[in-house]
Amino acid sequence: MDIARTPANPDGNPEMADAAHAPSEPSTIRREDYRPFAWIVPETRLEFDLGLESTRVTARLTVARNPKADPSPVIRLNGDGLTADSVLVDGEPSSAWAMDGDNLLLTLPGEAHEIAIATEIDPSSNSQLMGLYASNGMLCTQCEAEGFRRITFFPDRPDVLSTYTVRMRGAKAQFPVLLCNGNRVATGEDGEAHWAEWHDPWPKPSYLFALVAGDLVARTDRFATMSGRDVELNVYVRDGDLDRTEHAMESLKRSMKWDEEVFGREYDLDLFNIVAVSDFNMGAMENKGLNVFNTKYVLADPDTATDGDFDGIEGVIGHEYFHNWSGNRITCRDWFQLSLKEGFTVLRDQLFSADMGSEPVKRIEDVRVLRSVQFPEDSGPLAHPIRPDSYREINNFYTSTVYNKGAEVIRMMRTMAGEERFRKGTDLYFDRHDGEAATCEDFVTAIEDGAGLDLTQFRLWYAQAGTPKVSVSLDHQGDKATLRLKQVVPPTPGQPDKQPMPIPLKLALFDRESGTHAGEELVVLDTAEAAFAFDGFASKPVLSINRTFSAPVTIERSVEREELVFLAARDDDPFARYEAMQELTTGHLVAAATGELGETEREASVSDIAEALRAVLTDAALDDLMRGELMLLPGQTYIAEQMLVADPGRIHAEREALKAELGKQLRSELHALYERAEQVPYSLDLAARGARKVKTQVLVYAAASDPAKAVELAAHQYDRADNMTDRQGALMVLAGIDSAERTGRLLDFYNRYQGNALVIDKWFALQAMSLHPQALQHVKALGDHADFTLKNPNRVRSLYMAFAGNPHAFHAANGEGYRMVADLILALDPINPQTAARFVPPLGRWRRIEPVRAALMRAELERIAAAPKLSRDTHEQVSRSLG
Ligand code: B3K
Ligand code: ZN
Repeated sequence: MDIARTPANPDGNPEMADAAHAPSEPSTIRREDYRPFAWIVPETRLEFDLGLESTRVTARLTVARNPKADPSPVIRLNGDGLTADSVLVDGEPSSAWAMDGDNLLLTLPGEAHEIAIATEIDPSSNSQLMGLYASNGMLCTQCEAEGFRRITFFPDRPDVLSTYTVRMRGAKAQFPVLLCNGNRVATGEDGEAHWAEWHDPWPKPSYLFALVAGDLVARTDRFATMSGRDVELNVYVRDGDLDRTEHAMESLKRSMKWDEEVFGREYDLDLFNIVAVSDFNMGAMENKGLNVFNTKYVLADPDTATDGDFDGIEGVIGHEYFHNWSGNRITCRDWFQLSLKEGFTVLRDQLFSADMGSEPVKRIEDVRVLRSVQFPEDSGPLAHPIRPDSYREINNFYTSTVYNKGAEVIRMMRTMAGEERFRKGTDLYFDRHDGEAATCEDFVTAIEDGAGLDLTQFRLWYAQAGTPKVSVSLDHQGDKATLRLKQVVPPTPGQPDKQPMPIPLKLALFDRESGTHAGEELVVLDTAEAAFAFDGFASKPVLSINRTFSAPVTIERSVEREELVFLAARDDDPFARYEAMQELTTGHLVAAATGELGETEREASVSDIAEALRAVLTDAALDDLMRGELMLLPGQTYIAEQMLVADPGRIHAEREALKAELGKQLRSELHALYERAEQVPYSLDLAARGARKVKTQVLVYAAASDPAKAVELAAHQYDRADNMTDRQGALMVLAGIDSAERTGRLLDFYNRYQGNALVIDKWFALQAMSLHPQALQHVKALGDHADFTLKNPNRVRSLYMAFAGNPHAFHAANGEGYRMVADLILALDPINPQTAARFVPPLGRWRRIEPVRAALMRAELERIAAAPKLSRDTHEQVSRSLG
């Protein structure tokens, strides 16, 4: 019955008065306003009649009053762009409802009821890729954070847990595979159509709901859990992609085993499905028993995927799998608690990847991401604590702060407790909160109780934004070394005054003569200033501090270059060795880019760096994977981050000049390294990966110091490559140097991989990231390329995210780069606001950029802000950025 296409007229209906007068939702959501939901929803039954253009959804919810909440006769069912075709309460058409904006408010007289609501949606027109959408002829869903409300009316909040039974029906030919969460309990045929019924025994919030229907094929395997449960594993892809799924499947099995061994967590269903889709807003999604993945994090073989891609797949498969416990079995009470699941799960995936490969290299990579993405976020207009206090659009808070700094904060607890006690804490957390929607506070309390730590003051890490700065000095008198530490947590938007936080710093004091130390120490700086004394040093030791990057802080110290050269060559903590190299080069580049470096000083500083790098290139005890890390110069964003106001043009020029100088001074060592590495045959072993990494690093130095030679070497590497790592590395270097080889190999690459979307994404990205002086013009032309589309997030990111991360092009002095990104945001916003808003932060950095460019960046933000009908996503980011 179609009683309710228009909301019922409340006149004369006393129940309606309740619904009509229920308070509307505020546009800024605040953590302090959290209230439990007035109703519980024990059971949810969904029926889907699937079609690409029209899918009919009937939702039947059993609801009852929540004894733990303030009572209300009104149940708020969230919707987003939906119309209720019928509303039934206990089987009878109801008129006791009204719309409040997009939400449906229904007044219920009793203690418990059954609600049935029918809606109809058009997946093919869903370009936001939230809710149920069509991708290449298949149907799939993305519900986190608030996509379920685009499918049906529901209390779409993470603290409403329900048991789902789903019946899906669709044309056999079009949708031969029908998947949902949990276990398939029944199937049947119905003429041209067929159906499947799925039941998920684990109560879950609506954001973990998933459904997939399409023409897919699967790689199938099995995993026996530690208690003997036999789990069927499937990786579903489109026909033709099956032979690129082996690595994903192996990664899944390794994740399952690792979580049992390291965290004692076992899988809890008989089936675990992964589905790869090519149109996806992010990396992947941890839906219960049915993870949906961006193809980028599933498909790999040596010809089409780089070593980095292989690692990315392993890491993301692990991450989503680990969410089964940290996210699904224990979910979040509200979205302010996002770091509860994301920070913890990122830490878990980092530890997993470290165990699967090289621990120090993984740590360096993680710190690099933190410094290049999270530190700028923490020092800019979008800074927020890992547990934010308010938001307008939650999608804007899936940030590096919540994810990566969130992981660092939990890692600090682990460092302070030690691995064993930390495990006691996580065991207690899983025991205590299994089946609940929990808070960050619950997590900290469980670690406190289980590990036996006092985390009272440590909780500030959840509340205060901003990267602490720790200034360090070391005095020596008699046989005593005194370490003086001072911390400052800088002001951030809405948080002008900060309190000191506990900062765990691992350190070692090296004897200059012997090059050894007497053992690593952990000091915790928990006051604004403190001094720590160390006895037994006849001469002043060399300080190695924040080893393994034990705290996510910036260390400020004035240190002799000679000490950094010492540590770069000898520190027994590989991270500290890397750090010394970074400090050496960052110090040089900051001084050079701010004009503080005289000619003699410049020469001395370059020669110290060259000496340290020579040791790195020739140290036979180093593995190549680590050597490759030590060869990398700090990124331009990180260098800019060290300055109050940066001139991107100068940073770029100085960084290129340093590379060129080092390339010249170390020509023979680099050459010898290349020749050795070139002999190593392809395999996925760490040694072979290391060889590929250093080869491309050598090309990078050559490109700056001797472009003609670099072209020759890179073209040769490209031509004889039997894998994507070598081929992409060579093409990356070629893309930056104007030459016939550049044109020829770019064309070859395109032709060779035409039809493989993920590799064509690389082709776009390589050109957008390139050092070519015309990179901006190239990007402009590529925006009009027949293969470019705003509809596919991977393609958009491959061109424009790569461009926004290419400082010399993005920061073109005339502001053209800023204009291009602003134009993109305006064009993408009506199509896919979530992805559009992700392009705002690069423009939002204007306060830290020299005044001429800053004005141009600001003007673009203002132009976006003035556009009519901006999405909530983009509007929030732009207004915070203009601040
Ligand atoms: N939990 C999802 C992210 C959802 C993002 C929504 N805007 C993937 C992950 O972190 O594992
Ligand atoms: Zn996650």
